[in-house]
Amino acid sequence: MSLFDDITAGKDQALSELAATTDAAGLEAWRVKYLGTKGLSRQIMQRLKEAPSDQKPAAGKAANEFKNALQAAYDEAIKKVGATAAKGPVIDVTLPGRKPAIGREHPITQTINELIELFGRMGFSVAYGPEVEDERHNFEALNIPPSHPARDPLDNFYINPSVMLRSQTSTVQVRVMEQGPPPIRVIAPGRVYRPDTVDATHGVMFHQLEGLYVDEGVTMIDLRTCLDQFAKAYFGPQMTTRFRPGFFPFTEPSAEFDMSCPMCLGKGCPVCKQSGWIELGGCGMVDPNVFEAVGYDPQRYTGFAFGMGIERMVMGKHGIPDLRLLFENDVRFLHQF
Ligand code: 2NM
Repeated sequence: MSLFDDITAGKDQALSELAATTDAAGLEAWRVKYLGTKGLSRQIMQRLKEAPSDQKPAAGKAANEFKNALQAAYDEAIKKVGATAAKGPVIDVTLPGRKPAIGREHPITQTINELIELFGRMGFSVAYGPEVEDERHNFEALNIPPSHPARDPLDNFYINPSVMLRSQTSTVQVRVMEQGPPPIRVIAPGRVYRPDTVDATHGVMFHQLEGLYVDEGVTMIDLRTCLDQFAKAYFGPQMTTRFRPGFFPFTEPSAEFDMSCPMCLGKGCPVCKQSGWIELGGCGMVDPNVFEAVGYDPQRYTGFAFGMGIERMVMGKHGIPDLRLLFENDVRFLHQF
């Protein structure tokens, strides 16, 4: 068969095959077969040299027409199928991107970060320490002698007679003081462990934030001001605070500090049990025995310290009735905050 016959036959076959093709994959297969780099159109071009020289111009013209006719038919078919078959998968670049599920910060972490930022503005830096502690840092240096009831094995998670899970983050303050001289202005957020019976307001693990400020001439007025400013900055300028006498082995004098109830602004409601006040934590002037234990001169330096529970603040802020909800890792619950 001559080249001209092959061109005519090839064109008929190609067009009828194309007419029977309805999907993008079939179109792509057709394109490869007829218009691809090893396709029929290319084969015909390569056979042009077979033609006798007087027929070469006519053969070249026929081959070009063949290729153009197939290309035009293909372009038409692509439009009908509505797909950019030969150009790969369909991507609509105008669609918004798909958001990866990256989760979010736990409400306790959010609160700790807010407190770090807030106390940072008052000049406090942040310190962390080990959750597995020795008795020196958890008790001894904090003026809690071996006879003290707080050291009862039933009230602490001992790992061996002198190693335990810390029951307060004051351990971190001790470590900070051991590392260098005053001035010290630091907060220590973190987990603490106590074998309480678990209920809506108690867990065997909870989070504390403790603060410590040591320098020459630090007074209880500084402590009072610091905590009052904290309450106003975190809960709103309408908050007032009060101190009540308290007791801690590591501070003298010691106080419990309360804030006016954010729900009723001090009038009395179920949240504050009609008292008008919400307890935020404990505080006091660092006991001279603590300074002795870390090698500070108690004649030269004074300081204040305070501690508060993070869970209590998170529950109050979001109206969460049961502390256990925070630790079940149910993302349907945690996703709300
Ligand atoms: C509290 C209450 C009162 C406290 C004391 C110290 C240290 F290390 F300076 F002795 N750190 N934190 C402290 C004082 C903690 O929590 C309710």
